[in-house]
Amino acid sequence: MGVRAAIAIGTNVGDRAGHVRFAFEALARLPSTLVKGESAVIETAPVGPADQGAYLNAVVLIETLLPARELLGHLLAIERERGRDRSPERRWGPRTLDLDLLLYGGAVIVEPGLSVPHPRLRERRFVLEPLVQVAPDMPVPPDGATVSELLGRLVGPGRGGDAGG
Ligand code: A4P
Ligand code: MG
Repeated sequence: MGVRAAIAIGTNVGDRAGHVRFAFEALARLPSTLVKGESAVIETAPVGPADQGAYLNAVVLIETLLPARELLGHLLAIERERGRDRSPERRWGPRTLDLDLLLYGGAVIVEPGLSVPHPRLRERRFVLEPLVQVAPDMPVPPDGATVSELLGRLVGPGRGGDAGG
């Protein structure tokens, strides 16, 4: 019995539908991992700098025996396989394929290079809307509010910034 983990997919450059398909397929091939749910793919207005194209977003729910660090390593490798080069990117700027580890069971992880739950999860509609399709009742640390409760509380499209509230 593995850990339930949720992964967000985002893309707004190039063959967006192809990037999403690639991500679904790559996640399905992860070692020691089963895909438990795939959300619909939604088109969303960019949060952050406005001078970038619309995104496709989706969420995949998995059950995995991989430790969180190892799972993150696989996500970064999948991004690289799809030709992502981080160097020219601006924060919250356009990207070919962005894979974020949203939730890893009930774990709270704060380490260099890995923060779980994803720090901006609660304030982003483009994450919560697909996430609620695959894991509505999953509790989100630290308070254990469920995904559907968090979505119900959200006002507006969310934002790119770090500011809480
Ligand atoms: N990292 C730490 N925690 C995690 C985690 N839980 N999951 C580290 C994934 N990575 C994590 O990633 C930089 C580093 O974060 C990784 O190497 C990993 O060690 P990144 O993706 O380059 O940067 P970031 O911190 O995720 O910031 P980024 O990507 O600039 O911003 P976001 O927050 O990912 O937002 N609008 C819409 N509509 N849809 C979108 O998908 N995405 C963004 C990017 C902006 N606006 C958007 C969308
Ligand atoms: Mg990211």
